[in-house]
Amino acid sequence: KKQKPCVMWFTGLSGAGKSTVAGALESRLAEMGYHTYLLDGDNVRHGLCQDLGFSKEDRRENIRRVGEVAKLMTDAGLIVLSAFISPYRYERQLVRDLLPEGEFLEVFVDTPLAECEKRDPKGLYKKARAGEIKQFTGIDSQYQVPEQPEIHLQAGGVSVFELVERCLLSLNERQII
Ligand code: GGZ
Repeated sequence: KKQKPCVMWFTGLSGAGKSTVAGALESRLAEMGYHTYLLDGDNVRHGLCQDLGFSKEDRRENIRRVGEVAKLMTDAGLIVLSAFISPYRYERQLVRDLLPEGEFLEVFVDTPLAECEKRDPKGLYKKARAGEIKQFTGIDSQYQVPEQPEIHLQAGGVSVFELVERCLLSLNERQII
C-alpha cells in the first residue's frame, strides 16, 4: 500500500494519553495495511535509553536519540509514531530539523494537568506531590506547550476513537496515507 514516511511526534504531559492514542492509531494504520512503528517509553527507556533519567540533560539526550532512530525508520519508509513527554520546545525543534519538510508532524495531546493528575494511572502525580519523585513534569519540572503543532488534540472528554479519527484525517489531508 502506498504511504509517505513521516514521524508523528506525540507530546504532552504524563497521563495525557499519548501512548494510548499513538497505540490505537498504530493499530488502525496496521489494519489498513500500512507499515508503522511505535516508539515509546516502554520500548525505549528500558533499552536504548536505559542509562537516562529525568534531569533536563537526560531528557534532552532521550529525545535526541529517539529523534535519530525515528529518522532512520523514515529512511526505511515507515510511518513512525513516537510518544514521549518531550517537554522542551528546543529539543522538539531539533528533531523537526532532522527531517525533510513535511515529514515531522507534531501532535499535541492537550490534556489539562488537573485531568492528568485526576487520572494518575500509575500514582506518579501523587508521589510527585508528596516529594517522593523529583523533577516531575507539570509539578516541579516544566512543560513547554507547542506553539504551532500540526495536530492539536484537545483531549479532555474526547474518546480515543475520535482522537484517532482526527489523526487519520490529518494524515489523509497531508497525503501521507
Ligand atoms: C515525568 C516521569 C518521571 C518524571 C518517571 N517526569 O506516565 P508515564 O510515567 O508512563 O510516562 C512518564 C514517563 C516519561 O518518560 P519520557 O521518556 O516520555 O519523558 S521525556 O520525554 O521527558 O524524556 C512517567 C515516567 O516516565 N516518569 N519519572 N520525573 N515522567
